[in-house]
Amino acid sequence: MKLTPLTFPKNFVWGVAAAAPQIEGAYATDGKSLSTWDVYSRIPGKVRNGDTLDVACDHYHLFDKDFAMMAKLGVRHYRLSIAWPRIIPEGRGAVNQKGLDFYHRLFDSMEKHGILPWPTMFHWDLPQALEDAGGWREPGIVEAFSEYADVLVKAYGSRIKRWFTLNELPCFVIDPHIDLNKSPGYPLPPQAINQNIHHALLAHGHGVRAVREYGQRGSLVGMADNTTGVVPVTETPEDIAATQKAYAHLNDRIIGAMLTGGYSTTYLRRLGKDRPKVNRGDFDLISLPADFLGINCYFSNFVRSAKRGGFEILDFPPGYPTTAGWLTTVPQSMYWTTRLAAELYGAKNIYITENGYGTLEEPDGNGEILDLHRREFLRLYLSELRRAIGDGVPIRGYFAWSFMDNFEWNDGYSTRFGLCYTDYKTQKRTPKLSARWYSRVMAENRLV
Ligand code: PNW
Repeated sequence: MKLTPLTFPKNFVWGVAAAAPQIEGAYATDGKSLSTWDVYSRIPGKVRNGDTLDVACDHYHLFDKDFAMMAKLGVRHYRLSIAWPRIIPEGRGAVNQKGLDFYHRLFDSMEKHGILPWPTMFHWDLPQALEDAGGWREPGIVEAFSEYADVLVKAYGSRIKRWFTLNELPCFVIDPHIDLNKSPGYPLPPQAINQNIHHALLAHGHGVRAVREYGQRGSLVGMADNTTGVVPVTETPEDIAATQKAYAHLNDRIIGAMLTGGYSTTYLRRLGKDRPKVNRGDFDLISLPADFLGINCYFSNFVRSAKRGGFEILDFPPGYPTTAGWLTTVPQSMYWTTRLAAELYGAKNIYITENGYGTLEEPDGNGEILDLHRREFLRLYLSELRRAIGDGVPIRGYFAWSFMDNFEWNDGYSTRFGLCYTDYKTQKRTPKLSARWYSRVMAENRLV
């Protein structure tokens, strides 16, 4: 019998992703200042086992080897991030030439190995000096980011054509002040959190502006956000309509605001007195047309239609397949988050900028890492992505999170998301079974 070919479109972008604070280490090298995460991770009890970002995967020194390994696996596209504390250590003002030089060396090495960089300007590692000046609550942060984005695009714009502005707004402007499990990690009242979101949206706008202003012709830019996913329990017209309502309810505040050029009236009504202060012209900047939307896709909640409010978001029952303490397996997330972003907000070119599986794992007696759970997870998610493409959702690429095990934020080094295993004692990386499988997927442009 012949296999049904789960082939992807021609020119589909296959890549891997990682972020500066999670892999680079060298936390105080060559003029880098402390980030909020460097400070937060030192507060006892915040990060599992007291792990810090000090050394991480020592990618700062080992990047050339890492890119050689990527190239050997056939990786052609790599989503990385640039550390603000290396470039402008005090957050504003003096630019650190050694920091700029580091990423030039990094890009040189990627070029040598035939890997195309897709840098993100900001992946949560805010210079502590900016946090001390009020962080995302203060309008000054918007100017600071604007200056930083200008510096980046002026320095690298002649060699970098693809940019992401921010990674996952909720994880640096909302969660730190509600769940308190991410830096800077203190409670804030709802109005301040909504103001944080607004400032981050403005920062994104400046990222787009900087690329338009200083980037080379044909440069592409967009945000990478973890939209809050919802999936219909059953794909009936009623549950799908309920899911659309729930998606708008959850996403009007960020990607909705950015893609439609304003906060929806239902969203503002819901906020009441906790609305953010919005200045005239803010949305001209926030909704500057981007070239693509990055979606970090991990899980969703199931939704069904309900009399009251039109939708009901269901809790997961005990025993539902879950990993890393929060990652429920919902492969249809791939289908619905992308489809709804296109349907409801008109998203045009969508990239899955992250998707992955985290767990505790160690090599077996033969030194192999047979991560069949990760492989199966990725394959299920990718088949749902393929379904969305088949239904006409404009998806252009996919980046697996992550190239190698790294600092998994408040879970420290114990939770592993890598396609490659990191031995933190020796800094040796070993491709897991999933890396070998993904290598074939990329090479053949189909699910194998
Ligand atoms: C992302 N969610 O975080 C981050 O961008 C990565 O740095 C991180 O290592 C990776 O996913 C794995 O955790 C997420 O609630 C935070 O859906 C929250 C969610 C998803 C991803």
